Amino acid sequence: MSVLEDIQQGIITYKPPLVKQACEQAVAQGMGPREIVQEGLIAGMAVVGAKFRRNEVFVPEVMIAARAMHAGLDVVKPLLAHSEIEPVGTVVLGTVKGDLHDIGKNLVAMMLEGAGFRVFDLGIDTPVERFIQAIQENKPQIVGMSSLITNTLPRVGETIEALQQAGLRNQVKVMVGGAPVSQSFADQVGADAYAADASSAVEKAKELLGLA
Ligand code: B1M
Repeated sequence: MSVLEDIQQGIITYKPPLVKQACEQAVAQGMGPREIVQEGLIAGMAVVGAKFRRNEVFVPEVMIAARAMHAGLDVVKPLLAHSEIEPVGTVVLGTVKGDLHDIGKNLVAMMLEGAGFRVFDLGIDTPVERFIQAIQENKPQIVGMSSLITNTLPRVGETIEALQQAGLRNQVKVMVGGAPVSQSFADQVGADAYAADASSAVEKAKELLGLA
């Protein structure tokens, strides 16, 4: 098995130490960070993402797979900083004001990172001003909002409205998700995309940037 297959297998079989070791081996062999990330880490995570979408694996497995991916990224990151690798896009992501749920959002962030996006994760209970500041500072193409409780759903529309008022709405695409969120809700608040789960979020993000 090649070292890239070892990296993929480490992610697919949920073994962070194997991924770390295989990435170190790949670096020692002189392999470039682009190849390690694209052909090893992202390829492995794509397999897990597809299984997750088909309900063949569940949240705990995805969490460990993501941890495995991060174990590999930690090895490669110092090289990435000095390489020519450009992220496929930039996403500012947060759970809306008043909502403390972050497991789903974290999965979305990890899957986006696994697909090559740069993600600025604003965390939970994110006020409108924080979204605006993060957009101004990081110039993302996509802003993602997660909402898990019905009571905080209005914050999604209010945040979009605030982006409009700040003159930022036409600079970003807005993606929304979370258990009570639906396509019709997304349409209602004027979001550009709705994703039902983390793997769809990656697909939607690529579509929004014309990459899919
Ligand atoms: Co709470 N909670 N919770 N909770 N909690 C729910 C959401 C609830 C449905 C449970 C229930 O009553 N049946 C209910 C909401 C009801 C409603 O309003 N419709 C609820 C409630 C009421 C509450 C409290 C009010 C309880 C209380 O204190 N009385 C309180 C609220 C606190 C607050 O936020 N202000 C509360 C607190 C908590 C905990 C802190 C204990 C904990 C959160 C821990 C954490 O997140 N760090 C918690 C949990 C764990 C849940 C449940 C059990 C699980 C949520 C979860 O993580 N699911 C949940 C019940 C349920 O959903 N079955 C519940 C797994 C996760 C992978 O799925 O988050 O849906 P999900 O994310 C998915 C997709 O939705 C999508 O992709 C993800 C991955 O596939 N997605 C996006 C999510 N964000 C996206 C963004 C995107 C795209 C896709 O683009 C940007």
